[in-house]
Amino acid sequence: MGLGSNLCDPAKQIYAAYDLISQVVDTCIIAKSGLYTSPPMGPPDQPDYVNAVVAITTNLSPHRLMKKLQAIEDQQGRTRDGIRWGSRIVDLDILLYGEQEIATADLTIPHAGLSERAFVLYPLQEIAPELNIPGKGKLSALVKQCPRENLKLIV
Ligand code: ROI
Repeated sequence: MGLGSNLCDPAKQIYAAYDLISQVVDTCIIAKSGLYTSPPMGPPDQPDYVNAVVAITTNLSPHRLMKKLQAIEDQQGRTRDGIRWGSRIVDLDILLYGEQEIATADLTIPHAGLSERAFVLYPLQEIAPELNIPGKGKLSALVKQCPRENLKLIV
């Protein structure tokens, strides 16, 4: 799962999300990357982001999990009326769900932006260096093709 925030003390928002994710029924966080900062992808007139990636085990289906993550985003105060790719208090994305590939109107797995986003690939590499991304190949190959640019490990 990918986590991101660029509002209201972003690192604190990521930690708050860890707590809430741990409380989801039948769901455990089993690995966490460090916290990384990076400039916004998208409109530049917004604060830098803090990002992290976690691995979880869950008995929830991808859709049930997505609904739980949206409820956590709401609980942390996220509003959904902003401009596309604008600032957000917290963003919780299912990046992968085992080896599954899913394409429905409201959920795409692997996450559509995964293979081009340094703020996803580098933290993911930290917790799962040998990962194979269904339909996209080896994580290590994707990382090699993705410049790290201004992504910085902060914690
Ligand atoms: N940019 C960065 N650096 N990190 C994010 O998590 C992030 N999330 C987004 C958009 C607005 C695309 N840009 C981002 O949703």
